[in-house]
Amino acid sequence: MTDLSHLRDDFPILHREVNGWPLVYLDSAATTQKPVQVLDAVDAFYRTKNANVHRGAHTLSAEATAAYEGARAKVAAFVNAGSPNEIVFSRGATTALNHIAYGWGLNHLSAGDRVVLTVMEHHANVVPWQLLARYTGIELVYLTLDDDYEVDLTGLDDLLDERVKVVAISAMSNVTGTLGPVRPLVEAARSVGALVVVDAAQLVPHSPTDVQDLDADFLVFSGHKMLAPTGIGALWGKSERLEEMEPTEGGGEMIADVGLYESRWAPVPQKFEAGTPPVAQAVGLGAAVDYLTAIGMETVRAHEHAITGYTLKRLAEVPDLKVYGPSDPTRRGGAVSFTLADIHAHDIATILDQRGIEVRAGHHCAKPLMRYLAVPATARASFYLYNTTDDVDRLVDGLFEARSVFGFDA
Ligand code: C6P
Repeated sequence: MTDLSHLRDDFPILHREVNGWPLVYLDSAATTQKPVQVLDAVDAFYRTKNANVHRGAHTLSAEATAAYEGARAKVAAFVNAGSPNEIVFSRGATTALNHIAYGWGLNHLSAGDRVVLTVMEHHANVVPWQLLARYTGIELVYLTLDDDYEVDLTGLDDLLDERVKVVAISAMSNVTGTLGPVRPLVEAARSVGALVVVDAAQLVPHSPTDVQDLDADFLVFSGHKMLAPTGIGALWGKSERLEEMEPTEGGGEMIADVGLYESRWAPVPQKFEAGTPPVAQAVGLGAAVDYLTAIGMETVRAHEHAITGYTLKRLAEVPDLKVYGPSDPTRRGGAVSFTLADIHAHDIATILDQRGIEVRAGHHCAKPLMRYLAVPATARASFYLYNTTDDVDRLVDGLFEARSVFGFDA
């Protein structure tokens, strides 16, 4: 296995205890921990450069603007965008998806148009389209999953016709770890002139991502799931798509001119960044990108495949445990959802927490998927570059403990 255990020293929080046990953090799909390099970058920004951006003529404002725009350039390079201007900073993946639904969808879609989604989407890639449906009368249609939890493309040809205007898909499920079939869907969408929106909240942190190669129209992700602070994320869009998208928020910073009754917008990307932006958070995201780039995203992915494979192997030793996700660790991400006998997921998470092991339990903001899988809730262990096989062993010990607490044989 790719050994990245030396990186653990960069993460101060990993040295704390929880309930008297050394912390095992297995909830990185929810949010990742932060290395000192990111913490220091944010701290240094506030200590030495803090000012508002794009506004002042003074030195601090110029330095803060350079730091903010420098972070945009780093993020653009990280996903191989054609230009930093194709990166719009947003609060996270959710805000970015809402920008697309309202800023593009409200102005280009009308009653009878269709948006194709999958049943594995996070609520962030479902609810904005449902809201848009209320305003416009668009219809939502869903692709389902096959027996190995992969997106089932067999019915795609029947689904695709000129009514389909958008295909919006998660590149990696936060519940099953399923990789969304982005390339085949881009090809299929193009055949009917539809746009492709990629929710890459779980992809960009874990895998090399090349937006030009993927050739979708929009792609979104959140900084806090890739070592950066909360409150910052990115919307990547092809230049022509961003040009034809309307702003969803009005205010300072996003205008070229404001009259009493009409305004003109600033150029992309500023036209989507109304108000004072999250400057320090963007600087933190830039530092996170530097950190991940130094390790190499191929290495991050290799580590994730290895630890996911090890996890699936060890979980198979636990009687009555069912994993919801693809069986091949190299064809999936590192979010591993499971149920254990009839023990409620929240009870599993509580027993694990008593032993210092942090997993998420519940519907994971993917209720349509839970209904599709016919489970009210799952427990989920999710990994990042700082996790080790020792963490997985502690998880498995904790699951045997849960069995014993609930009266099952060890
Ligand atoms: N999933 C999880 O525990 P925000 O909240 O905007 O940073 O990200 C939303 C989001 C969108 N798409 C996917 C695939 C996601 O996994 C998430 C966030 C977290 O799984 C919190 S619910």
